[in-house]
Amino acid sequence: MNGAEVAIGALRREGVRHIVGLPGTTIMHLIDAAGRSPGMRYLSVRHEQVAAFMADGYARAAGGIGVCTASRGPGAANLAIGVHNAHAESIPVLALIGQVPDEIYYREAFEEMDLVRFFGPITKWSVEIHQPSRIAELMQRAVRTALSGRPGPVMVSLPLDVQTAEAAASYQASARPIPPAAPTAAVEAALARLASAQRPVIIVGGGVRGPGYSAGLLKLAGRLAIPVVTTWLRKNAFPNDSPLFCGSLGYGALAATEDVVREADLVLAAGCRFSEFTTGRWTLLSPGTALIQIDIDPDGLGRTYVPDLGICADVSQAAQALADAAEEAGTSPPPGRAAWAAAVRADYQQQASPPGPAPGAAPVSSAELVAALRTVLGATKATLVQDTPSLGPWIQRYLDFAAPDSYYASGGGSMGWGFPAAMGMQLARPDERFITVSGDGSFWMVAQDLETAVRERLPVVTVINNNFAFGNTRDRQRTAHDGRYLGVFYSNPDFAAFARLLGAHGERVDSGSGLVPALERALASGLPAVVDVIQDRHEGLPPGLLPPTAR
Ligand SMILES: Cc1ncc(C[n+]2csc(CCOP(=O)(O)OP(=O)(O)O)c2C)c(N)n1
Ligand SMILES: [Mg+2]
Repeated sequence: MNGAEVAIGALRREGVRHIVGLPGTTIMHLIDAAGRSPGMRYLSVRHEQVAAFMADGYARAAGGIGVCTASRGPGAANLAIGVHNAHAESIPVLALIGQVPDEIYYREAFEEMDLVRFFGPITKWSVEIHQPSRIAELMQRAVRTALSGRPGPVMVSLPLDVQTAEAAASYQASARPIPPAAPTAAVEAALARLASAQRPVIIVGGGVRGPGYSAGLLKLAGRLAIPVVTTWLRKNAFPNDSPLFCGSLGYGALAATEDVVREADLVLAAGCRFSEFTTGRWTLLSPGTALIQIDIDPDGLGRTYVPDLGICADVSQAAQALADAAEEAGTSPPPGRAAWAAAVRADYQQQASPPGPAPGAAPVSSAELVAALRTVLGATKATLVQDTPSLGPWIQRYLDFAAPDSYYASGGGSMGWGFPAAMGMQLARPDERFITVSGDGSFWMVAQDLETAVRERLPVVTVINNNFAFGNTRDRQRTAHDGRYLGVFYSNPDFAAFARLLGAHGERVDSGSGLVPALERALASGLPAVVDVIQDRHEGLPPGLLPPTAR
C-alpha cells in the first residue's frame, strides 16, 4: 500500500465514510485512495471554505468527526476559516492537507507553506507526518484527539512523497477514552446545594452533546424544579416546551432569561464556557451567586467565573448521577420552589411571544419571516440551520425547538457557515430535511456551491433574508458612526434566477403572505432550493436591540 491508502484506511477504521474537499496536486493520491475505498464517498466543492464548513455540519449532525481535505498553500488558506470556526465552537473536524514533498521542502517550493504553524493556533492539534511507517498511528490519534475531551479540529499534513511511499498498514484498535465521571463526594455536595437553594438555575451549554437531549439533565431539573436556560445559540440543548425552560442567553436574550440568572442564588453551569456573548461580556452573574460548574475540560473550570464547586466530568453523566442520587435520597425541592419556577417560566413565556409584523414597514418583515418559519418547521419537522446575523436574535427569541437535534447555529462568527453546514448535515442525515436561513451577504460568500448541492443531490432549502446590506455592520454605522454608511449597501443578483440557472429550485418572495407557500414548494421540489425573501434595506434586528459593543 502507499501512504495515501494507509491514511484513508485509517480513517475508514475510525468510521469515516465521507470526505469533502477540492483537488490539488498534493492531494490527488488521497482522493484516488478515497475513491477506491469501499463505502467511502468523496465530494468536491467549489471553494475550500465550503469543505470545512460541510465537515463541521457533518460532525454536528452525525455526532462524530467531519473530514475535509485541501491542497497545500492556497487550498489550505481557503480552508482555514472553517477550521477556525470549528475551533471556536469545539467541533471535531479533521483537515487533511497535502504538503510539498519532503525532498524539496524549505526552498520556498511552489505553494509551500508551514502548515503546522499556520494551523497551530486554530486547532487542537496540528501535525505533519514525515515517516510513512507512522501514518496509520498518527491518523488514528488525530481522530481520537479531535473527538476526546473538549472536542476540536485537528490538522494533518501529509507531504506528497510520504503519500506515494510504500507504507505499512499497522492500524490500531479504534478505542475512544471513557469520559471522566463525577466523583460521589462531588455529587453529594452539589446535590445538597441544589436542594437547599432558593432560586437556582441551570445553564446548559454546548458541552451537553447530542444526539438527543441529556436524560440526566431533564430528570435533575424536573425532580428539583430548577429553571433551565441555555447558552447563546444552544437553544436546542434543552426542550423548549419544558415547563422549566426559560430561554437562551447571549446576544438578543430576553430580559426574563437574563433575570433568572442575575437573581439566582445558585447557578449550575452544565457544559458552559461562559462566553462573551452568553454572559454579556461577563456581566451576567451577580456577585454572591454560588456556582457549581461541570465541564469535561479541567481547563474550562474557573477560567472566567471561579466555581464554589468545580466538577471535571462528562456533563450528561454527572447530571444523571445527580438525578439518580436525588431519587435515591428522596430529595425534593424546598417548599415554594415549584411555584417560583412556574412564575419564572410564565414571565419568560410572556416576553417570548413575538411582536406582530410591523405594518407596511418592509416588503417582508423579519417578524413575518419568523412566523412563517414557525409554521413550516412545525408542519414538516425540518431542522433549522441558522447562519444569518440580523435574523439570529429573532430566531433566538421567537422560535421554539421541542425536538432534539432540530436546530443548529454557529457562534464562531463566520459569515457563510450556514448553507455549507446544512449540506454537511444533509450528508450525515440523508432522510431528513434541512432549512437554512442566511443573510444575503453571508449566502453570497458561498453561493457558488449551490452547484455542488445540485450535483451531489443535497436538497437543502436556503432562505435568504435579503436586505441588500451587510445589515449587522450597517447597524454599527447607524449607532456608533452617526449614520455615515460606507461599504454596507450593495446590489444583489436575482438569487431565485441564479438558483434556477444552476438547476436548483428558486423563488423570490416579496410579500409576507407568499412565504409559507414558497417554503412548502421549495421543500416539495426535492431539489436544493433558494427562497429569496426581499426585505427593506434597513430591516434587521428586533426593535431596540443594538449590535453588541456598538453602543
Ligand atoms: C467572514 C466574515 N467576514 C466579516 C464578518 C463581519 N460581519 C458580521 S455580520 C456582517 C454582515 C452580514 O450581512 P448579511 O449576511 O447580509 O446579514 P444581515 O446582517 O444583513 O442580516 C459582517 C460583514 C464576519 N462575521 N464574517
Ligand atoms: Mg443582509
